[in-house]
Amino acid sequence: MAQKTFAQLVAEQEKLLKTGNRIDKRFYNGLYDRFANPVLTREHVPVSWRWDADPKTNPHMIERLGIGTAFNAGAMEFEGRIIVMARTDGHDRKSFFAVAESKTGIDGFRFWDEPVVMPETEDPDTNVYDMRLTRHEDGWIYGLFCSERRDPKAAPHDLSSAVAACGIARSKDLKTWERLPDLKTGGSQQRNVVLHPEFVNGTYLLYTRPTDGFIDAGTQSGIAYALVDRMERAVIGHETVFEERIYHTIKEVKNGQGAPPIRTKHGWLHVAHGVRNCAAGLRYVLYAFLTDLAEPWKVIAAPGGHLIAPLKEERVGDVSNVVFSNGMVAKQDGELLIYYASSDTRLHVARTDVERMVDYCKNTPPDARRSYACVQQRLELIRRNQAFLAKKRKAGR
Ligand code: M1P
Repeated sequence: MAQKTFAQLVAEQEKLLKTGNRIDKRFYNGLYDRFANPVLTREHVPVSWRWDADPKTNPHMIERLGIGTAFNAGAMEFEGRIIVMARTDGHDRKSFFAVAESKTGIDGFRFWDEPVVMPETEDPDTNVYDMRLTRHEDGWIYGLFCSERRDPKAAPHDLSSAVAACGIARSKDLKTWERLPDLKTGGSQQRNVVLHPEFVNGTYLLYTRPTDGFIDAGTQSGIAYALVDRMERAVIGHETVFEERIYHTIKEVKNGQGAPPIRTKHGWLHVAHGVRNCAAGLRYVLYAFLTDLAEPWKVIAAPGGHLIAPLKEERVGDVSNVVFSNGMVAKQDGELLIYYASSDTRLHVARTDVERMVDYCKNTPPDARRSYACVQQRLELIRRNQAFLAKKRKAGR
């Protein structure tokens, strides 16, 4: 084997970190740009987090603590840069959080010197992942994430059953984190919990995904909201499902809130994931909707179908056929960066703007629910186009 030196590994990585990004011209939908390269991969994770540089203790220059993936990332603007809080998985299957920053948000992401040290509670998490970052108007940056532990009720031979809770931490600098008690909810599982960025009638608003317990929607489930009066020892008494799963749609099996929603003049812009089942297993896509500014749990526009689905290379990875987003950034000038991971492996960005997304939400027909009704919807478009194009031809334009 041609052995590499630590310096060689660093030099090779430096080349990767300096590789720019460009719009993927193979893709066009008028709504967002996709890019040729992912913004973060396992190869971006610093060499010194993986290799022992000392030839005395690592004579064969073997990777000692391998990294498999860098994906599902929270995102925000921070001190003039775009940062992503990536879920980074070691070869040991444990995830941890690590911040990478970029000037542009589309390339040049570099991890900070060390990963995040997330304090544990008195009941240590086995695994933590998928942080949503919220810069709340109370002055804190909150990180809400999934905290997983083995199910204490699992039979001794069952080594897979887990309990997922919502871990809560807050910070001012994204380096030092104050861990708060996990969210207490009525249900037994809680993933994809997201903190709304503003107070609503003086209380904190959480988007949740109840699985059982105090659900307000009969047999339906989906994205719910709950109001809590404090984030320290946050307890949810009641969750109300407002964005339901629906038969034969992209969110038939489950759905979950993505990043905190973005305030626009026309409502709160949400990007969520929807999951359906097929012969190849679960298929995760992203979809968008708008909610009312004063009552962010009232859906006011819901375009049919997916916003982003896994495409080409994105379709394959550790968990194939998945796109998942828990971070987006709206810049001052209206540009919107939607960070999405493909197949639980690497992180990409889709670039659009808030105005376009609002147009998409308000003017894209909703899911018509039945094949016949979908054909009517398409016929309406076709006939309107026929009339418009005929008129244009007649006018000689
Ligand atoms: O593997 C796809 C996703 O599965 C889970 O998300 P959800 O609970 O919404 O199904 C999470 O493990 C997520 O990290 C993962 O990307």
